Amino acid sequence: MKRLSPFVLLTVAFAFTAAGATDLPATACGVRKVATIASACGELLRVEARYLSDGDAPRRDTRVARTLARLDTAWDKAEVADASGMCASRSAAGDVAGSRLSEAVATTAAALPGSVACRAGLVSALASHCRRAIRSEGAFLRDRDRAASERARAVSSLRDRLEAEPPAACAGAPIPEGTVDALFRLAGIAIGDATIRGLRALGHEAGIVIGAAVEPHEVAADPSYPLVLAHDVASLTAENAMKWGPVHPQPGAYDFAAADAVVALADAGPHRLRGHTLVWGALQLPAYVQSAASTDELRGYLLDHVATTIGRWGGRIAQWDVVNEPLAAVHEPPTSDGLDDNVFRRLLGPGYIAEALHLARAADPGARLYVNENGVEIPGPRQDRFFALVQELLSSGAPLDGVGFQSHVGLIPIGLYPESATIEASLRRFADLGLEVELTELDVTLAFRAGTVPSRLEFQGEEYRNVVEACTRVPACTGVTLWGLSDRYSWLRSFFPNDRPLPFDDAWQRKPAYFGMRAALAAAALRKAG
Ligand code: 9MR
Repeated sequence: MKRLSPFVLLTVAFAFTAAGATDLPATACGVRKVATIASACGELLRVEARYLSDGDAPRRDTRVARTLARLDTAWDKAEVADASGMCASRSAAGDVAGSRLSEAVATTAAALPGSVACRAGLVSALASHCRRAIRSEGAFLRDRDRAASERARAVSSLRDRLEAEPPAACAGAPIPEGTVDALFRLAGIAIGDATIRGLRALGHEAGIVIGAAVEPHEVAADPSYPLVLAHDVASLTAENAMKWGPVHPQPGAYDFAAADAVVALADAGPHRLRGHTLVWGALQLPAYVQSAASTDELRGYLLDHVATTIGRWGGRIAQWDVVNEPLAAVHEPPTSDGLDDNVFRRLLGPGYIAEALHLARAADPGARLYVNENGVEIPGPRQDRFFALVQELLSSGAPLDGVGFQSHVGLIPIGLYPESATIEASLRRFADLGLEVELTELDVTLAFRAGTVPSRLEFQGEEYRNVVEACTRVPACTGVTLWGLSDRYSWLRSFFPNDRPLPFDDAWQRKPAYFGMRAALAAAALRKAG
């Protein structure tokens, strides 16, 4: 037998530890894709800089097409050695990644301020930095231990150099604000398409927890589901299993089977858990609660329900949506005080919200306690009413730690897809009260959006990027939970059978929405590293 040199043995052993025994070819392929798209970003920016100087559009188009063709070929070659198919399925297709990047380059260049000559200088300065920022992702694919410090070094040196050397054509003026951020956004798009790391890892690096709502019977029946949970998800919410109806169907009689199954999935992850939800006046509330005859009877149910449900998992659940949807539903007639007209509100008064929070705090002093609401991601009377409610709760001393923005985008209000800055401002408004904020039920319906399927999916990808970016820009925004993962299980399908609201399609293929999320997380990771 031919003896292997110690060097080869060492390299193989090192690569095994870094990548895990089963995904070595996929890792190598991912590293290659990242390096390829990094070079392409540099080339595209140089072409754009030249075009800004000479205005020769046909020449630009030819060179862009050549760059994209090279990228596509290199992508295919990288995938050849990976028989598992993992590298192919975890990144965007080469031609899609190329056209997304070239569009982003053109948009970035067009958005820079200054004279044409100054912009051409800035764009060419971005070229080498873009390459380096993207390549820093390769370190995470190869060697998890040293990657963070390598990325921090790369990012801070490129920020320093970019800021220290403004192009001559900009007449010595400092690099315009936002240029470095534009670079990170661009690099994020490239990394989002090329890397094979999951949302879980990128979210961790960006400083936010990526979660998903699950139904345990769906996870158990679908072999692909647990794989995605392991790779992409860091937090679980029970889509229905912890609601009052399923866990407490009769007075004092509990059934925790489905809820326990969600906790078991979270333990296996391991995943953080969001408890959803203790008090929801509108739905999945058993008849005995709805028809409670007196304040005392209802208060008795509430006390028992909160203490027993929270007590079941003794501190394992990190956050509880103590009260869900306290505002009057958007499709219902308005109420005099804007609060939902439910049995709690009718018998206990509006103070039922603070009362539930106090009960929850007593049952688990360590859990973060939330109120969770829909349609409050955009400014307007609904957000104002919610804000006033939250202020009242805080000033009355109710133990409130966080606010959940459900984020059923495109649905509430119908057909509206807010810009990133709008969502960011909304999150900051509540964060400025000293609260944590999370996006707790994110999906982006296309049911009210016209256009071809590919164009709508691309549009949806950008909206996912906008929404996630908003959270990454607000330090108090600690997590984004998707309301499901694959379109085939989405709650929206019961209303709109052809809807495609989530980041994975019916066959668990990653959609532009998935890559949009990764782009936002990767950009945030770069921003954070600097
Ligand atoms: O996705 C959930 C769906 O399966 C249930 O039928 C429905 C009623 O309980 O609740 C859905 O989840 C809701 C969440 O609990 C609260 N915010 C709105 C969500 C979508 O309706």
